[in-house]
Amino acid sequence: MKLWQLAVLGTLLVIPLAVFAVLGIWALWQTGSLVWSWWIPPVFWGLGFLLARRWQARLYPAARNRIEPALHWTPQDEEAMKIVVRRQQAIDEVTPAQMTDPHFYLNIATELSLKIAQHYHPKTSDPVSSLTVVEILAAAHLALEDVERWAHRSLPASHMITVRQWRLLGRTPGWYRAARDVTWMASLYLNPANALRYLVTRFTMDPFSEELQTGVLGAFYSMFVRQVGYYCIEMNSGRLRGGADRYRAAMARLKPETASKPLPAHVDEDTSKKETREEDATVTVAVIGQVKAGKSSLINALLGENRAAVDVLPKTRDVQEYRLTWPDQQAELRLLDTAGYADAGASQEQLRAMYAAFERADLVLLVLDARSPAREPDRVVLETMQTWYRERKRLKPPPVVAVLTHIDGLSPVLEWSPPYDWVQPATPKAKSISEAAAYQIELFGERLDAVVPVCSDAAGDRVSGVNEELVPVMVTLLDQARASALLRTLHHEIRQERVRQLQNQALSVGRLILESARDFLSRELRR
Ligand SMILES: Nc1nc2c(ncn2[C@@H]2O[C@H](COP(=O)(O)OP(=O)(O)OP(=O)(O)O)[C@@H](O)[C@H]2O)c(=O)[nH]1
Ligand SMILES: [Mg+2]
Repeated sequence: MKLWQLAVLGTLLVIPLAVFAVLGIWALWQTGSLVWSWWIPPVFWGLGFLLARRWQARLYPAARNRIEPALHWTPQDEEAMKIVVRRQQAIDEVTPAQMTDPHFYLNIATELSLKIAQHYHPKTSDPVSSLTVVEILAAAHLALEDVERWAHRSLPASHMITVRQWRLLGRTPGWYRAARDVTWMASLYLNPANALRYLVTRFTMDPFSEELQTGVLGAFYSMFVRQVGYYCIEMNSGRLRGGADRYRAAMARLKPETASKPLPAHVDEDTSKKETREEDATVTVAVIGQVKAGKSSLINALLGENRAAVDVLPKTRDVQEYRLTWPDQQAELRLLDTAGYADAGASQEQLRAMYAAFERADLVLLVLDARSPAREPDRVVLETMQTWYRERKRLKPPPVVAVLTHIDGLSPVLEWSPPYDWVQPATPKAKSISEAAAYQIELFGERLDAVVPVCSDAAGDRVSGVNEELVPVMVTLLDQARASALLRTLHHEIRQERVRQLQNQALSVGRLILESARDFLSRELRR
C-alpha cells in the first residue's frame, strides 16, 4: 500500500473520532460542564511528560554519562579530556536543526581533533602534521564503529531512519508549535476563555515534545562528541600508531570489565582470550626506600619465603627481580628489589638504577622505617620520580604506596602483640603506629595513594600487616597498575612494529634494486 493510500485510510478512521470529539466538547460547553473538565488534558499530558522524562533517562543512559577518564590515561590525557567535556556541555548552544545536519558533525570532528592536537603539541603551528595516516584512519574507524554500535543498540529505528527523516525530526517541534499557535488563535474568536487553556498546554506540551526531540538528538550528539574526543586523545597520545586492530587487541588484554568502563565495550572477548600473553598481564612493582628500610624483608614477607638477601649491612646492590603469583586475582607480579639510598640521597649510580626501575614500574612501594624521622631523602626521591614522569608524558605515573616498616620498634618498644587497630587506636602501641602513619600523610600528602604500617621482619619471624593490610591495598590498585603495564607494552610493541616494518620495507626496496640491477646486467651482457 502506498503512503497516500494509508493517509486516506487514516483520515477516514480519524474523521468520525474528531467529529465526536468536537461534538463532545460542544455538548460539554452547552451543558456548562467544560468549565470543570478543561483540566483533564493538561493533567494527563503533564503525567505523560513526567513519565517520558523518566523512561527516556532509562532509554539513553549513555548520553547522560559524560566522558570519563580511562584507567590507562596519563595526566596529559586527562587534561585533554576537559576539551571534550566543554564540547559536550556546549549542547545548550546547539540547535535541533544543527544536530540533524551531517556537516555539523564533520565540523565538530575537525574542531575537536584540532583542539586536542594543539593540546598535545602546543608549540607547533600545525599540530596535526606529526600524525601518521594510519593513526588518523584508526581513530576515525574506531570512533565511527563505536557510534554505529551505539546507534544500532540504543536509537529506536536507527537502521530505518533516512537523513531526510532525521532532518525532519530536528524541525518537527517548530512545525508543531506553529500549527498549534494558529489553531489556538482561531479558537480565541470562539471563546476568549481559551487563552487560559492555551497557556496551560503551552507549559505542559511544549517541554514534552522538546524533551523527546532533544533527548534523541542530544543523546546522539553527546555520544558522537564523546567517541570522537576519546579516540582523538588515543591518537595524539600515540596509542593508535600501530593501527586499530593492535589497539583493540591491547585494550582487550585489560580485564574485560576494566576495558569497558570508560566506553561501551569495543572489546571482543574471544580475541581477549586468544591474545592474552603471560608477559602482558605481569604487573611490575618497584620497591624503593632508604638503606636498611626493610625493602628486601618486605619482599620476602610478600613471597612468604626468604629469597631476597637481607642483612644489617647494606645488602642489595643492583636491582633484583622476583616473581609473585596471586592466583585469586589472576595476577602475576614482578617485584623489583632496588638498592637503598643513603641519608645524603641517592647517588648517581643509584639514581640511574632507580630510573630504570621507574621505566618499568606499574606500582611503587616506598618503604619507610617508622622509627626514623629523616624523610628528606624520600621526599627528594619522590619529587625526582614525579619530575621524571612529568617529562615522559606518554607514561602513566604509577600509584605509590608508603609501607611503614619496623612498627614493632615504636614505643612501647617491648610490647608486641599484633594485630593493632591503628585506625581507631585504643592502646599506646596502636596510638604510636597511628601517629607514625599520620606523620607520613602530613609530610607526603597527595603524593601517596595509601600508607600501610607493617612489621616485615621475615628473618626474625615477625611479620604482621603484610597479608592482612598491604596485599588488599595492592589488590585495589591492581587494575590501575595493569592499565599502566598495558600502556607500556603497547608503546613497546608499536616501537618494535615500526622497526620491523621499516626492515621489511628496506628489504623490499633492496630486493627491487637487486632485481633491476640483475635485469640491467643481463640486458647489457646479451648485447
Ligand atoms: N624489627 C624489625 N626489623 C626489620 C623489619 N623489617 C626489616 N627488618 C630488619 O632490618 C634489617 C634490614 O632489612 P633489609 O630488608 O635488608 O633492608 P633493605 O631495605 O633491603 O636494605 P638494603 O638492601 O641494604 O638497602 C634486617 O636485619 C631485617 O631483618 C621490621 O619490620 N621490624
Ligand atoms: Mg635489600
